[in-house]
Amino acid sequence: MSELAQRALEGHVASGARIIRWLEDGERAGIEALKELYPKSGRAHLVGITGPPGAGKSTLVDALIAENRSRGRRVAVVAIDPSSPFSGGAILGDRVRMQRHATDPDVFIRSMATRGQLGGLSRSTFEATAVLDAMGYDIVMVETVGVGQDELEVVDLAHTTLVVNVPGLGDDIQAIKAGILEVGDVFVLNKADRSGADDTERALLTMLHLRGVIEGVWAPPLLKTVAVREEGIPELVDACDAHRADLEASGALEGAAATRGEHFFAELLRDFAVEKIIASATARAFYPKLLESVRAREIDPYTAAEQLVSAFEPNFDD
Ligand SMILES: Nc1nc2c(ncn2[C@@H]2O[C@H](COP(=O)(O)OP(=O)(O)O)[C@@H](O)[C@H]2O)c(=O)[nH]1
Ligand SMILES: [Mg+2]
Repeated sequence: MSELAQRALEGHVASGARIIRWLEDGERAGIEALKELYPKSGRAHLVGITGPPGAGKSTLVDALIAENRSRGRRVAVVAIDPSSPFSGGAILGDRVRMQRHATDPDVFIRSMATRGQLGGLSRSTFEATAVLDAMGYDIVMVETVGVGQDELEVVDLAHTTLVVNVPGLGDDIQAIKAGILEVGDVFVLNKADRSGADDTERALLTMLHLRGVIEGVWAPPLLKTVAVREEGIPELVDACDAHRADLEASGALEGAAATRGEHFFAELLRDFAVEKIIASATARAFYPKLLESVRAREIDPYTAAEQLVSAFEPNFDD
């Protein structure tokens, strides 16, 4: 094993941070290190936190770090900035909110930009969580902004997904997309100090009830918090722990880990295959002609893509 990977495994923060940065930049050395670390991952509890911008996710994460630390756990956080106009400056804000933990050697906080690329969240974030998991952090939290695809992708990544809402929804629950309601494991009504909290709580409970309660199946709880005053935080950590215990007991934890590995593999396969096909096709003389035909509508894009791909027949002998 390389010295860098070895040091990361021992929990050396700067080594882990360097590997994650390389991975983000798509540097080969990062992938080589991840290959060494990956087999050592699989122990951390991966917790995703999603919800609309300004809901108090970063403030909650800060409070969750403190509570988990008081329980003797080492904690890592990856805060995703989708680099969208909606969340300008999110990275700086997130850092500021978690500042008090910056000097704690058992807390790792990292902001990542997804740079708007497709699958950005799944790939670099998945890689970062695998590194942090191998580094021995007990809890790895991923904060995403609830816009676009990211919030649904975080569900594939996390064992436990926290969905954060705030008062003011009233009867109008448009703010919560149907998809995320179905996948949340623990619901949080933050800013419970604000007026309208009870109305929103009722509306959310009604919606959760509509999901149906099935005997022996995890029923997502709704917890009220005031993140700025750290109210409701121990109960929230208890709920996360209970969800993990439930996953373990039902065997779903293993299933989820397998699915995650498969998802990651499929993701890499897609990236690598596209890279390879594009690289070898664009180097050939026929490619500019094909492209020109597509532009001129002499051939439709489907047929063109099919023709190109059909030229690549891999020979797998199994
Ligand atoms: N009144 C109130 N404000 C809160 C609470 N939690 C967070 N905030 C404030 O809401 C704003 C947005 O918080 P932030 O954690 O950055 O939200 P994020 O965008 O979801 O990460 C900040 O000004 C926080 O101080 C809360 O429980 N009550
Ligand atoms: Mg935030």
